[in-house]
Amino acid sequence: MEQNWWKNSVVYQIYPRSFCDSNGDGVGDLNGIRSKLWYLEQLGVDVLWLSPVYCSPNADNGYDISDYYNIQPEYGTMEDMKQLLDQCNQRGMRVIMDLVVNHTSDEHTWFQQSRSSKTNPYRDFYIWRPGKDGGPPNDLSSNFGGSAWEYDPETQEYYLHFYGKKQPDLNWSNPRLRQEIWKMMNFWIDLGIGGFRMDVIDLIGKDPDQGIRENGPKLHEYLQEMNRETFGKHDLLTVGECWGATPDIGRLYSDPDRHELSMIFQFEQIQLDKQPGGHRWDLKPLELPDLKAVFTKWQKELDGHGWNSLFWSNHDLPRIVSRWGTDGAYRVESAKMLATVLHGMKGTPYIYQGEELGMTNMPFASPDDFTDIESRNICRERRAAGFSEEEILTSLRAKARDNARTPMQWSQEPQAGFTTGTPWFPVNPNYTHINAQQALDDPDSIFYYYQKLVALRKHAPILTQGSYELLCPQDPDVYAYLRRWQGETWLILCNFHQTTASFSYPGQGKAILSNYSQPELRDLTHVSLRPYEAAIYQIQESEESL
Ligand code: TEU
Ligand code: CA
Repeated sequence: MEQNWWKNSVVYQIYPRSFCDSNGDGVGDLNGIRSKLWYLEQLGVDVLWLSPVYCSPNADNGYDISDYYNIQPEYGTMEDMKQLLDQCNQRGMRVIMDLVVNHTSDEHTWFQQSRSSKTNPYRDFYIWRPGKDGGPPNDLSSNFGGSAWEYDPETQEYYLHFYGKKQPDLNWSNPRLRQEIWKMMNFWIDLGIGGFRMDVIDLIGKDPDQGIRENGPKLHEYLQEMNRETFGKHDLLTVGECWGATPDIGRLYSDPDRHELSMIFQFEQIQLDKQPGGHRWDLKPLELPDLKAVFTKWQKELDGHGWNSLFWSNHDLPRIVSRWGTDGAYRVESAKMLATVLHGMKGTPYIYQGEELGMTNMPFASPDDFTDIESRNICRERRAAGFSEEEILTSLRAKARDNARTPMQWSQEPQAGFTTGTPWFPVNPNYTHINAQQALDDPDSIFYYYQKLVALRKHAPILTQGSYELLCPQDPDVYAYLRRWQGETWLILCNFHQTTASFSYPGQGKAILSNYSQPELRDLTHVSLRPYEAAIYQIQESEESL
């Protein structure tokens, strides 16, 4: 397969609102990002993905765009954006923009026009239907709770919104709409960006009359058209967000012969703590064999037919160290272990801001502390359905998106050095010991461990190209797999628990990286792994196994 630049890149996701505030208004901004490029360069990442920075009334923190061609004033100006792109390009970093085109804000002029009359030329930019029997056209529901249809008195019809009421869905079957999207994408490409992360892209082929949401019949046709009309002529990274994808679907998007996207985000590993068939807020304990099965399936099935993205965290997910690791005594070891298991696989790794510091979930005290639209809605629904405050708090603390959106912890200064003013969302009180300054001063920090992993991916083709083989699939504590390439074998070995665990492999290992000290050559035939121990070994096979 062709060796595209993004196959040995590492992407760093920035949630601009919470990254760094340059002017003391409590909201992170573009100049704040510019002031921290040295830090990102030190980490070694070469792609930055910015969550939306376009004009938005912020009903969903920027995922409700009212103007695709301008920067939200609280984040800065187009001039600041150009400077950011310039500075990044000078440092050999590319910037990928969030492309939110399943829906716009209801304050976008297209929607203002569309809702004004049934004959307006923009009417068909959105999805309008008459009601049925005094109610909505059908029972489609919104991902943020309630009906996906909202009645608009002006023209007495309903419009579709798979997210909030202020996020009306665009009508992709309208070729004029698609032309507008291509034009806008080309505007950003011409500005010099490195690619797009495509928000809920699996929804654009929807057919609401048939009740089809994800993976609609025209989805791939639209993506091929998009590729032809926009980024296909350039060498860009494109990644689609696809919650319900299977490996077969993943291949449709990312098989290079199909000319669609570079890769997708799939969320199977993320949904392992959900009760089967249940609501994503109904929790289930995590089991390591399930995790291994999911990752292994994707490693195997996309091999040679597509490309994986590798991620633990983003702005919609709780902090990974609080989930598969621990935010207690072994926080540092577990954060490094989780990084090892992920960055050892084949695919393009993504790091979400603060993950490289081992930032944890927030100790929210009450359901009222949550401000995200999804959390607010679920809280209202569950109160109405009779759940106790305790039950609601338990789910929200485990799952709410707000956990990942607390300000980046830069230092021990007030407000973690994120702002000189009052932050838009509270800082996690553990910033006094978890912060970038501390990490940069400590050679054993999680930050420097990530730095080594990032560097390794650049220089070790076995990681980007080697095959993958899972060992001991049913072992409840140990995740171990082999990577093989051109006669060389690496073993990635991780203990997922706080207790010691045993492991055996016929050979000796030379440690390339580990979160504990290692002998020069470790006999792997009888190993006792320490709490959350992780290592990457280069294997020297013993006589009998050859
Ligand atoms: O998220 C897609 C999505 O399906 C989310 O609703 C997800 O199920 C939920 O966040 C998990 O808690 C994307 C963006 O990443 C998210 O921030 C936006 O709110 C959403 O699309 C709408 O644009
Ligand atoms: Ca600011």
